[in-house]
Amino acid sequence: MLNKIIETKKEEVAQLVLPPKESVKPVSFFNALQNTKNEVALIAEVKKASPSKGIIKGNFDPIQIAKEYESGGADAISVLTDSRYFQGKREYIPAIKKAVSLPILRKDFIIDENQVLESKLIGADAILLIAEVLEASKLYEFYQFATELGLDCLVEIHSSEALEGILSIFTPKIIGVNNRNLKTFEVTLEQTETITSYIPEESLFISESGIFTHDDILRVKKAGAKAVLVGESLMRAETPAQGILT
Ligand code: IGP
Repeated sequence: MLNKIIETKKEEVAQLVLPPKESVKPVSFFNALQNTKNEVALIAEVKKASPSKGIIKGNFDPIQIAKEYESGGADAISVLTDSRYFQGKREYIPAIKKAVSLPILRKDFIIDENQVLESKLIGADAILLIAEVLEASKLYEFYQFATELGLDCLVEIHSSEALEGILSIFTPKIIGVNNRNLKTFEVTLEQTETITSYIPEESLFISESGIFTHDDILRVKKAGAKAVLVGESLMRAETPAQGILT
């Protein structure tokens, strides 16, 4: 599946037209997570569909959802912009950015420098860089470019092998472990527990995917996570964010 997604992404990137710059105020993604008042910081994801679950939310109003996340106590908002597999849109970023004051993470499969620039232009505060998608040296290039543009990077890994490759080059400020294997879609919170010992002290550690209950939050917190990234369970909840935080 991951290979299929990347093939489609290559075609999209070949057609990419950079948009004009949105006039929005940058907000630090890193600081928002670091300074959370929650037990662990919450990054709440605006996610209509996924290749593993199909449509998650039929009646989908991204701006309304983002506002509810904000009033529910989220520290940051993740917005999926991949259209083919997640039914996202890049237009959601400026629209949401203008409606809330939380920092916005652009969630997509970044394989080209132009997508980093595009993320800045549409008003994102942070981007996702996936170790299973990018060679470590390429990932570091994009990381540096993003940093120059004032974007924070969430460096996502699934395995300790991928993490070691990255740590041999640099220490990311923010590291996320995806509890979902993007190749098999298998999800287990054990992934967070296994990888925690490899995460450098100085990196902010995020546990991503498969978090449904407050007990799940406590479990990954115990394993050392300082933040969680939650999509599906919030998208299906009546009162987004509130339920899972307490
Ligand atoms: C959210 P979940 O299981 O709570 O819906 O997962 C988020 O972690 C997931 O959407 C995600 C993702 C990604 C999606 C994590 N890494 C990379 C696309 C690409």
